[in-house]
Amino acid sequence: MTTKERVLELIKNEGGNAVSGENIAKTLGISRAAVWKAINSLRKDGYSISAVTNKGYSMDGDYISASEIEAYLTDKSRYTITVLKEIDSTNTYLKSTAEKGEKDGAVVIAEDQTAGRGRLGRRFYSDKGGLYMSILIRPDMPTERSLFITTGTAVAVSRAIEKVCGKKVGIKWVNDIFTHGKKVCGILTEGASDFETGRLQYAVVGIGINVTEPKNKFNEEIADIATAIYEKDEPRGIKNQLTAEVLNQFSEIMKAPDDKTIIDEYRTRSILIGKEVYITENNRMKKVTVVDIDDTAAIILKTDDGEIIKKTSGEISIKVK
Ligand code: BT5
Repeated sequence: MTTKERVLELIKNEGGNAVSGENIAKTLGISRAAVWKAINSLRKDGYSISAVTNKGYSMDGDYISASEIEAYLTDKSRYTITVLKEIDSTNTYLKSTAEKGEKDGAVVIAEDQTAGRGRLGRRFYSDKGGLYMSILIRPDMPTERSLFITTGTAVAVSRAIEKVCGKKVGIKWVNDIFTHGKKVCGILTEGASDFETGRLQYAVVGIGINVTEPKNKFNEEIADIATAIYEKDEPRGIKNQLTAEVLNQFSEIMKAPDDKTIIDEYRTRSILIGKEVYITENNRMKKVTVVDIDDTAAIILKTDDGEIIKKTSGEISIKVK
């Protein structure tokens, strides 16, 4: 760790309370001038750090701190957390480290992403204000059951947002979390499988949550369909609590993501069942009614002619009316 990173970690760990330059210097065994230089450099990097007379330095607004997240974890040895200021995509990053042998339980979080990805090459806008995280797991699971990692994660994130932020959310099959009719979170599960055994080698689960709206509003491409948990000024440190709760719920659910109780909860949280929606299949749009989501996480639809059809994710995309 560089001096600058150590100063940053120390200020973040104060959870918004001020820490004096003298204390920072003493703790890190550096001069006051070195502290001042590090703070200036951090401000140039975009960190908003206040200097309070007679008290010291404190982090403004929101911040993400690995040690604060760890403090909220139920099982502190389960995850190894890395927080990055900016990255192209936490999924891309973690996938490449997974290929090099990174261990189960590695978590990477970024304050913003320059090339956040959705499914099928789509873009996921990842401005500052959101929470962008990826979790590497190496479950002993047949590849064909990997969809349950996504559905289980959707349940985990829903529980966490409701518990930590007190906001009611629903799941839009298969990988979106919605609130007030708009998307607040997307999930992207990627992985590699062993062709000989037909089992998963690893999965990287990417979760992007719009915690607060970006300062310059959502990009016009998503302005009508995206929303955030908080319009502005999220409670201090909430991203750390939210991350930890997502991880706590995720650990529980991943013990058996295809368990009937989890699928039942997924179904109960679904915002689509009973609704008329538009599906796009082979570039053709069709109006259908969503009848159910079955135990394999496939969606059951009824066409206008009364025909019942079953579709898996990847076959169709769904637009809520
Ligand atoms: C997703 O794909 O929603 C998966 C998003 C996963 C993002 C996480 S962030 C951490 C990790 N690292 C990554 O690079 N990715 C993961 P999909 O269902 O294909 O939805 C993509 C569509 O959502 C886009 O085409 C837009 O319409 C919309 N969208 C893009 N950015 C959005 C945002 N910030 N909020 C709401 N909707 C958005």
